[in-house]
Amino acid sequence: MATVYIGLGTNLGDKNKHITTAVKLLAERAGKILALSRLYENPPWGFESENEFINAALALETVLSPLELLNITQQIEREMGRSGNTSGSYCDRIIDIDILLYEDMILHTDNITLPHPLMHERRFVAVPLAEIAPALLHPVLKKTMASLALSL
Ligand code: PH2
Ligand code: MG
Ligand code: MG
Repeated sequence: MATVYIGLGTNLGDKNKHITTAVKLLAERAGKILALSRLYENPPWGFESENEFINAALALETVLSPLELLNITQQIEREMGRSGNTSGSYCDRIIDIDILLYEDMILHTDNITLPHPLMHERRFVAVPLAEIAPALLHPVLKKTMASLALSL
């Protein structure tokens, strides 16, 4: 069993419902939800949009490998109506499901990088994560989520 931390984000449509649906589908297909943060309202980070985000983080216990889990999160994103973004820049989205940490695994492949490469730069990720796992250590930076969230 592995403990995994996942970040959720949405800035289109019924955002509360999108978060609830994503959590439900992850519980059905990926494992047991151990914790879910509050829902946080955030302005878009890194791009211009009039649509505010709702962000949340959750802890999940899973038997899946990182790549198996990635396949499931991407499948859920597609089923929920997320359109493919070919431009490479950030855009509005119905749902984004990001694997932030998988145990203390450090992994660089074409498909996935662990820990998520930008998690420690983003308040919208670090603050919800610090709420559910304040003492959790970032495996590369060796800092707790609480201290990362405070530094942003
Ligand atoms: N996701 C992005 C880019 N910018 N801003 C906020 N507030 N929340 C997000 O989830 C988010 C973002 C790319 O994944
Ligand atoms: Mg993302
Ligand atoms: Mg993503």
